[in-house]
Amino acid sequence: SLEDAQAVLEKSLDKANLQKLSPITTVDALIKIANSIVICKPAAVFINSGSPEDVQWIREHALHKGEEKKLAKPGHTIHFDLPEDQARLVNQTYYIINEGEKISSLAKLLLRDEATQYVRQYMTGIMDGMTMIIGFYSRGPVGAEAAVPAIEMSSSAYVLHSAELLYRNCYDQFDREAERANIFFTNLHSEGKNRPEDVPNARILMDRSWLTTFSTYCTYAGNTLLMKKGNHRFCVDYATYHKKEEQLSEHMFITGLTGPGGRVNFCAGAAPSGCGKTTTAMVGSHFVGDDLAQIWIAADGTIRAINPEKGIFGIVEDVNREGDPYLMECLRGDGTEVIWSNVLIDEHGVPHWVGNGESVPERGVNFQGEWSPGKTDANGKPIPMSHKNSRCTLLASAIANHATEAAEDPAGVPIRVFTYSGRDSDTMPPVWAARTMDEGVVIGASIVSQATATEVGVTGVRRQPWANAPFIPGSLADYMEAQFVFFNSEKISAAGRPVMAGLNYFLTDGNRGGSGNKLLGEKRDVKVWLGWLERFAHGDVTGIETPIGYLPRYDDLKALFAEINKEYPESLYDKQFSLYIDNILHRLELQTEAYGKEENLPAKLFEVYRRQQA
Ligand code: SPV
Ligand code: MN
Repeated sequence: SLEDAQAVLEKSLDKANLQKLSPITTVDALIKIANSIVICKPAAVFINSGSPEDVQWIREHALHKGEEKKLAKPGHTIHFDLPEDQARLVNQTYYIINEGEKISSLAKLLLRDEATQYVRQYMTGIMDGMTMIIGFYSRGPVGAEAAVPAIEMSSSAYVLHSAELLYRNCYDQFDREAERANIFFTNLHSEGKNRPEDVPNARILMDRSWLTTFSTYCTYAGNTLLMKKGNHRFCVDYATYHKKEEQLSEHMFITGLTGPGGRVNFCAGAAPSGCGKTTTAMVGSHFVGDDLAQIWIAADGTIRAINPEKGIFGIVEDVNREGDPYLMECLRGDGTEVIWSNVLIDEHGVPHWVGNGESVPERGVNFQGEWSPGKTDANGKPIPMSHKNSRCTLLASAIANHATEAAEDPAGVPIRVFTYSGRDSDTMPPVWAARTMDEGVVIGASIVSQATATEVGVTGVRRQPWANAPFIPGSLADYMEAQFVFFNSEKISAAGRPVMAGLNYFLTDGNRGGSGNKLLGEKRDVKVWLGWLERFAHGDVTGIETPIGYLPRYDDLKALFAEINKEYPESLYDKQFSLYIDNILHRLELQTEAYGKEENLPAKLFEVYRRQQA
């Protein structure tokens, strides 16, 4: 009850923190906070009001606990994750289900009784001797139609420090936002004190009924800061089951492109983790977000999107001046607060990472301890300078082309182009545009991608529908149906109807007369592919019609390459855009067969496949 909750809070918080908690009056929120304190039994509770003093206390507490260390550059710190926890723990992540409940085969499930048992056994007293830090955040600009507030509770100051960079603190407006959105999310994490001696392993539990996540004995932000992918899952669920035809919750970047005459068109694009969303987002002239998008149909018939985040938790491998000049400027320049994770730190306190285009230091400390070039692991395998999933956390507004005003607008930005892409070495061309909304939806359904280092224990080439597969809690059939319904909605005006397109940056010369190792393109070509879609959306250029959709014409691409001062030989165009019919037919066959085994998938999916095959 509220009375019990208040009694717990009065007993557990000192005067100053009790006072700081007073603007929060949402009864369920107070009860959840009190419950969390009762379970975790922290020595103290710190309420983060988001004031500069409170945020500074969090930064210092992270240093004091040793979760972060200062680097040479002011505002830069390094955080190392536990060795077995440097990416998302896919096999240790569960949805809590009720007795008799049947849900998606994409997710791991845990019965409520077992989950309760786990929390009792392994979370009781998990914060013994530690301070629980509590923050209040908005997933999106405050007041936006698709924004939802969240409570983040953790004994890790690194987690709250990251939250301050990645989400909008809404301490003052939490009550109002919880009422407006009608829901709020609660996230409870602790890295524990004596891990790993006292527990089997880390766990992440997601309770869709109570919109609450529990995360234990882990340190990687993708596992601990569950406002990111944990709450994204709840939003996917909410869009599918409560806001069908109204909202989508996607694993997408958002960026604006400037076209002829200075016009700006926004594009949102899905790609699995580690497949270029951050780079693509920063290629545009109006960068809004690099990982997540909350999307809805506005009253004027346009499709609008907000970024639930205000920061970047980006992969640093292969970030260099050539491909990512704006990000590089933040990482190597002065004046940007950056939390690094799992990179190499040299003896001067400077971070280094694989693919940065700079010289390799002679020694340093990385995610596996002391390192120098040539170091191998117990199996004789070379240890890279930085972990493949090493990250940098910083404010998006630090990036030179960030469109801060548009990104903070609760009305969102209008999306004219949707893209879908994966790591596909041998089948699809660099860019193609769907002929119909249904074909566009099927491009999203058909993403196939090579696994990356962003998930622990996941290998091989997999289907990655909408790049959202790891985050779909309900059934794939329901999610897919919601996509068809959304994009065919009559609420979308003729002018608001988007171009839907496929992208593939990972095409190699494998079946195009080469060794299969050479990429048919470069990172900066992204500007051309997006530029072509911007012009196509405007009707400035037309495409060559094929069964998979429209392909760009050589001359149009050549002109766009000229804008980035690059030659574009016709022989390269031929290799990139000749359709490899055998591979495409084989892909369609595999897709039809694999999706044929799933229950209740929309018939439209198979109709599009059949038409393309014919
Ligand atoms: C991703 O891996 O897709 C990320 C980082 O964006 S994580 O928080 O791990 O999800
Ligand atoms: Mn992501």
